[in-house]
Amino acid sequence: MTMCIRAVVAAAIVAIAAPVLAAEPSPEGAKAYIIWPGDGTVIKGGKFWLRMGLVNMGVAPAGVEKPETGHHHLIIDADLPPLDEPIPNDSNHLHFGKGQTEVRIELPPGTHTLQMLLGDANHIPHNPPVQSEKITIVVP
Ligand SMILES: [Cu+2]
Repeated sequence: MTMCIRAVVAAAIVAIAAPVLAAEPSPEGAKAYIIWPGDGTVIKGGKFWLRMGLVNMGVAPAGVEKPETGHHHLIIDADLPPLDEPIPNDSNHLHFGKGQTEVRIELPPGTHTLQMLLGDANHIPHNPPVQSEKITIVVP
């Protein structure tokens, strides 16, 4: 009997500790893609405009809760972050919370990976996540 009560208490604690923010659903066919640059592009000087595309969903600024919308994030030289919590905000994870679909990027010489990931009003990836292919660019 004591074991049984302990199990119930443990379950209650887990429920309280669960994230309050849940991922917004993404509609079928939703897709993010990098319009430019293309995979393998060599970019002299490392400065370029990144153009971001989105299919079957709309772009809305961060903080705006509207179904089937989100804002873009660019992941530079990193793998996808955990998909059940807010996307980190650092030099490897850029947020475009004003709803931008093209941004000026500057990268140092080297080989870099770029990948887009859509986030909802609270910067959490949708379920299922809406992301682009990961591409590689080269800055000579
Ligand atoms: Cu964000």
